[in-house]
Amino acid sequence: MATYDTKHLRNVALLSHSGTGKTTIGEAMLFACGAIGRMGKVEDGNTVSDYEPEEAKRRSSMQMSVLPCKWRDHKLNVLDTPGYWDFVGEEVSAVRAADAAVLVVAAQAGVEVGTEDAWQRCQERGLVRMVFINKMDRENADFGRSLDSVQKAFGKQCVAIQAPIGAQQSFKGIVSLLSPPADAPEAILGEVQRLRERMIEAVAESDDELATKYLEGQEITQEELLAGLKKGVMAGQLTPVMVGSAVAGQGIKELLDAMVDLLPSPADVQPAEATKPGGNEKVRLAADPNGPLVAQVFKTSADPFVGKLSYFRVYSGTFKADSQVWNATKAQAERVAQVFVPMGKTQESVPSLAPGDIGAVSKLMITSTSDTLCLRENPLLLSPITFPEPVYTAAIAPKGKADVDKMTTSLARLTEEDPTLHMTREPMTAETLLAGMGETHTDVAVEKARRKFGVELLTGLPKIPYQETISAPAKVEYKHKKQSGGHGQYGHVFLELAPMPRGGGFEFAEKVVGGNVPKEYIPAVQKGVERTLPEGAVAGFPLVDLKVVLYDGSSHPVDSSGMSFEIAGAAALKKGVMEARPVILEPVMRLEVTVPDAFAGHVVGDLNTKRARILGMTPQSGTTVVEAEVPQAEMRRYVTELRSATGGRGRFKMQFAHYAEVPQHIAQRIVDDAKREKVGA
Ligand SMILES: Nc1nc2c(ncn2[C@@H]2O[C@H](COP(=O)(O)OP(=O)(O)OP(=O)(O)O)[C@@H](O)[C@H]2O)c(=O)[nH]1
Ligand SMILES: [Mg+2]
Repeated sequence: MATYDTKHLRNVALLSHSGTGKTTIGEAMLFACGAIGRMGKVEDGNTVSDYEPEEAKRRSSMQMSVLPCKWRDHKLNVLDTPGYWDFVGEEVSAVRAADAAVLVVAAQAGVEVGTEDAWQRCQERGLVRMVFINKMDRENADFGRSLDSVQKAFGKQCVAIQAPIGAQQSFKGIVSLLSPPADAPEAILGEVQRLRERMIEAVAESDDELATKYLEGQEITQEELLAGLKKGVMAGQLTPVMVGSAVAGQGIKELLDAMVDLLPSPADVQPAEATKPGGNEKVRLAADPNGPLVAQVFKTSADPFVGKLSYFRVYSGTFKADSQVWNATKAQAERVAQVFVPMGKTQESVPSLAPGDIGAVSKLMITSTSDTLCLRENPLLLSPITFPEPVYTAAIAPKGKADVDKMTTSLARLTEEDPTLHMTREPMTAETLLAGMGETHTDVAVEKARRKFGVELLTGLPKIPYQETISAPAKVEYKHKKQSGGHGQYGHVFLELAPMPRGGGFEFAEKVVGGNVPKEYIPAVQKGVERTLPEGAVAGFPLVDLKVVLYDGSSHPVDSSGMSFEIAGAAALKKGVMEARPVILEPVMRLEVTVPDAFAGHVVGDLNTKRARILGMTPQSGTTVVEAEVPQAEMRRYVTELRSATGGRGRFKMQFAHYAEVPQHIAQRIVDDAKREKVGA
């Protein structure tokens, strides 16, 4: 592939709710520009973009793909992203690397929640936007209604620059409103005229000179319109709305044209800013091929053939093959061998990439997603990419003995590939936890582990790290006495147990008088007590928040030993706990849910069934923030429940708050379950 200078590049992310046709549009674009000889189908699992088996199986994208389209001497780096919630990290990566976005809306559905989220994300990054109303050939497709929904969701700045000819089975194609053909079908002439007027008005509104001409009733030429439109689009004041059908290949060439004509090249956007390591002085990065090299890795993938593949975008300077780069984030050198232009799962080697371009490099040693690559003599840092925090956690276990060793390394590889996937080990339950953006996310990770690393893993809901404690003081005596032939065993202790406040941990003290328990055996008693703490006394959960005082006992001149007193201490504690009104403690989470006002009542009602304590409800321009404390045990599937109850419009944040006593009727069930599991184990 030839190299392209900055002016001839466009970096465009395809963004939307799942299923609106992004991958199909990407495929149709590759076909239109001759990169592929035949169009694949999402249903057949043979598109360039959805090349992972997990994607083909689910007929939905799960990772971002780069689809370079050569069109009219330009290279358009089209980034196809997944619309499904669980893979939002890929969308975040693509939005970082792109300068512009095409938001796709299905003509029979109108704007859906995933598209609203994507719009918001573009807004935050200041990306220039276009809208493509797809699936005009489908039953119930309605251009007018879809356009209304686009304007309702994103504002009047969204203006149609095309109109469809017919719809559904009789969808025939599109006409440009910039230059309506003389032979446009009679039936749509009125509509074309109306939409064109509206477009001219909108363009004039964002351009003073055109506004004057328009108000004076002068003719505005097609060139002036296009120039005005481009200006408005680049300034973020206008969002052109286009239309077509990806499966029918309608509107695709026009979309490619619009990307070239209306969207910014990397030289046209606000320059990225970098800082020198350790400083906060900002350096503006002009897209200059002779400027200092600055590139950012926005995605990493574990490719079965080429190994680790790092996708990067160049912001300044020229990225060359066979070179040494400096990872400014890690402050270490990296060796670059080949530089690739990726297209779906394949890569083509190129000698260099111009500023603004997107490429990939394989087998970097220390570089991960979000790192800045530059030259050692001129280290610069771009702001890191912020990925959303996980909202769902699964417990992962090896299926068979052979999988034990491979589990951690394979999960580590997958988390390296995906910054929204986190692996931790929970010491309290001894479980390996995989946290991500939803159940599908962690399930797919497990499928990938099997396919890529040959390891069989099981997923489940994580165990709750319950604890035990006491709720009343108690005194207890325990005598350990054994006569077995010659030497016997003898340890005799009196313990006093007292509850401590939550988070108080454990304390041991002694106030034995008169040497009733000889000094040398006191540490043994303490050891016996302490080794019993993790085992618990009621259901096998660790004992916390109590104070134990050894206050009396007795010994035997021959039979007493450290071991005997240790056994006595351990047994006394277990016995004492049962007499000190034991209770089970559970982790309670601090929750903050943000939902559109209409769902606030439902959210609170649902939380009340989850033993929540509602702390507050704050309305904030159309949405309500509900704050609550809820036991962790009730929240393990909350992301799935909230999404389904709110049509995906609910968001939440959750973090550990404190431990609290489990109500009696629930505690009994937890104890029974724990005992059953112990028997089974
Ligand atoms: N009738 C019709 N179907 C389409 C059109 N474009 C896409 N589809 C179908 O819609 C379904 C979803 O298309 P995709 O291209 O996978 O949609 P996507 O936006 O990439 O979806 P995610 O990857 O899940 O975000 C597939 O069955 C496509 O064949 C179109 O223009 N007309
Ligand atoms: Mg897709």
